[in-house]
Amino acid sequence: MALLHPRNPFITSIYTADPSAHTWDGETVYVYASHDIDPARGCDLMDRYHIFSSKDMVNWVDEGEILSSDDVKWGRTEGGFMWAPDCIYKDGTYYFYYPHPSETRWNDTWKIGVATSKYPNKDFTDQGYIEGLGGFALIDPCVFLDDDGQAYIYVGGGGKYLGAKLCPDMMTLETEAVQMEGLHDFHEATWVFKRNGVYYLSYSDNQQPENNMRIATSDSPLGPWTHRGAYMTPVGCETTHGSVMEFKGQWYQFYHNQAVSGHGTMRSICVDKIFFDDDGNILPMKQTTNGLFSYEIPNNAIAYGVDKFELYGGAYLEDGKVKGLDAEGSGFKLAGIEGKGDLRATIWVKYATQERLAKIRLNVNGRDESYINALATDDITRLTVKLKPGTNNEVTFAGGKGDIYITEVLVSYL
Ligand code: FUB
Repeated sequence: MALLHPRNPFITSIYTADPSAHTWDGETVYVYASHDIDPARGCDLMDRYHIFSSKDMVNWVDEGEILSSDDVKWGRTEGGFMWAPDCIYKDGTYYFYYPHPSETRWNDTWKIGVATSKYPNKDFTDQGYIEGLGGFALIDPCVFLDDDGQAYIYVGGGGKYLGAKLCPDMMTLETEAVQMEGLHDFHEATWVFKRNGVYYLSYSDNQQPENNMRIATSDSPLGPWTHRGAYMTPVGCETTHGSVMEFKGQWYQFYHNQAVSGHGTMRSICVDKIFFDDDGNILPMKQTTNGLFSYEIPNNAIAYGVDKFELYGGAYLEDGKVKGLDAEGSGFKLAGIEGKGDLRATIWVKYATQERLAKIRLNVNGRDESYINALATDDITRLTVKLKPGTNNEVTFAGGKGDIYITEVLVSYL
């Protein structure tokens, strides 16, 4: 997988927030996001949900608008307020859940609407809202389908965080929605997933001026939950909201920030890899600004980030590969690499080349580490190097011999 081009935010065409990411077939990722309208008036004007899809987490397709407040007959006449949605697939139907107020007095009248389709990415029709679920500040629906086919719905806001079983029609509550136990400093943005038989619930907290993302676990989908702490620091935006999913064996955190607009209610969706330790704890997540760094953890190593990526000379990006590295004075630089005390750092380079004995010079903090060879039997070559403590380490690749295309670079620690 080629990851070498700016990736976060990965949708920049329109402002998007609150990404709910799913794969229904293991081959395509669908992100059901809310849509910040430019210019924004707080979150009041949010409307017109779009879906985004990808087969490789790098190239994204805008599948278009699937639902707007105009389509919601029971909604407030003024429209807007189409906030964080979710979607679930069951028995041939895609159910799209979204919070929307039914009256002008919007914050007292939230309801959870349901639209359905036979397709994951189009033709959604509103079916009304879930009776018995809603009211003051009750937003951010999340629906979780357990392995036994039982579906659960979660909503939260305004000091409440409720969970309930859904009936097979996916629109009726089978059990009353009750407050879940064990969450610490809950604010909003509930997301539930299961990994190795453990239920995880992520949510944003009330830290000011910006929220952390916290995680809790349970052996039951409705808790009680055990709070495991904050794993994602604020995103540089007044809201924190995200989803966690596994795709092709790798776990990902989707979230939003305001990197494009600089404005807290004109947000843009992002994705980064996340990892778990042997006890099932999520490791602190690192938000990246480019897709260069891949959080793969070889064996027992711990992977950390690369913050900056810069091409120079005749080096250029094409099809997710850095090319032109054999031109005089061409190369690329990685900066912001963290030195971890006594831990040794290994630079992993994934490459493609048609040429025998292709190679490229590696330079670490101004020290020539000589050529690293692209002649391993697989397509990865690596070198363990010394880094300085702190995050001001720089690595450059330059002086390529032969047609060597770099597709991925990562740093791990031994
Ligand atoms: O996007 C509108 C609201 O902001 C969401 O429903 C909250 O979770 C926060 O992200």
